[in-house]
Amino acid sequence: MEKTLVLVKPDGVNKGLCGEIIGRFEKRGLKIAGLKMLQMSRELAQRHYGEHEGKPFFNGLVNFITSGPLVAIVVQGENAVPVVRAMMGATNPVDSAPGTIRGDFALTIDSNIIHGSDSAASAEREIGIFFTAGEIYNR
Ligand code: RTP
Ligand code: MG
Repeated sequence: MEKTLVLVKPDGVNKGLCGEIIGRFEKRGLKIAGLKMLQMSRELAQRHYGEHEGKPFFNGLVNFITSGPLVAIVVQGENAVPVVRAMMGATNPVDSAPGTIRGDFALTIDSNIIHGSDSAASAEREIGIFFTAGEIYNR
């Protein structure tokens, strides 16, 4: 079954949205295959968001994602990557449809509550940044 990496970003943790977000995925029928709380180092953040290095928002993005603890989740299920992306909503909450996670709980692009891998290849790379093989339970 396909796996994807979800991060409840520091703003989502601060707003108390971990249960709400995990609950939405579980109710949809997706499975939690791995779960942990951690505060990312700058090195880890730069690796995770490596594709955005050099862009004007990169430093702010690293500052934000390292600003406090986040919750990293391996979500598993049929078409987990696109299904999670659809449930997250558009990157900029101005454009996120109501009913999506960002559309219901976020207002600005700089603090948009949640990350989800954008492809199967990204998911594999990103899961490897946060989890060892022994920390993942196939469901
Ligand atoms: P994420 O990686 O966090 O799941 O978000 P995403 O795929 O929807 O968006 P992506 O293009 O990968 O951008 C990563 C994060 O960088 C911030 N961003 N700011 N100011 C801007 O133009 C801009 N563009 C992107 C957002 O916080 C986005 O989630
Ligand atoms: Mg992205």
